[in-house]
Amino acid sequence: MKDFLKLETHFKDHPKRYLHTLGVLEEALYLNQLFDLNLNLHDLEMACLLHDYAKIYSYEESIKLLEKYESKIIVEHLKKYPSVIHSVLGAHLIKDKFGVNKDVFEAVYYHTTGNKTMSTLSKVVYVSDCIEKNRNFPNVEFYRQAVHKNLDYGVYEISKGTIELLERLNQPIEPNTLETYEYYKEQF
Ligand code: DGI
Ligand code: FE
Ligand code: FE
Repeated sequence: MKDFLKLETHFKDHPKRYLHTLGVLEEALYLNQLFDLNLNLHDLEMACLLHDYAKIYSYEESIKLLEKYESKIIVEHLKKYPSVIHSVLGAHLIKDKFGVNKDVFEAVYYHTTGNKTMSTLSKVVYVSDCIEKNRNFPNVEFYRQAVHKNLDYGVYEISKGTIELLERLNQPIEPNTLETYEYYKEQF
């Protein structure tokens, strides 16, 4: 499966991350069937397999790499939200390395925060990341049920949960994270 990505080598020191990546793909393929989404399977595989591509780098390495792709202003903005950096950086790295298209780029770019104009592919990556079979945080079963009931409802519950978690941990909320929640809240 997509051997040219050499993911086993890329994630050789991060076996759990590699398994998570495969779990995201499995869940995304399931959702594509469940909801008859008709997603492009090449894009789906690329986005899922590569969504955490930049997760292997330290904070310092990530900032150095990010500076090649994003303006000073955006780098300074993202420094306030360290957990979000790998999604933005990952999108740039996989565009450079594998020439991924805009749909895959965006799905990876926004997989941590979501946004209000997410494509179906982006939504599927966003929710699969949270509920794939290797995830085992306390409420994961609730999120699985929400997503399997309705994809947009799943996005809503997950974005709500993310905001609640960040508030509990006193961590700053990136504007796209808030935007995702506000936008989907209107629908449910
Ligand atoms: O990379 P994964 O662990 O598979 O999952 P992810 O890319 O969804 O990252 C999840 C982490 O990102 C989780 O610890 C919450 C954090 N996060 C998501 N949105 C925001 C955020 N952190 C901050 N500070 N602000 C956000 O808006
Ligand atoms: Fe991630
Ligand atoms: Fe992930």
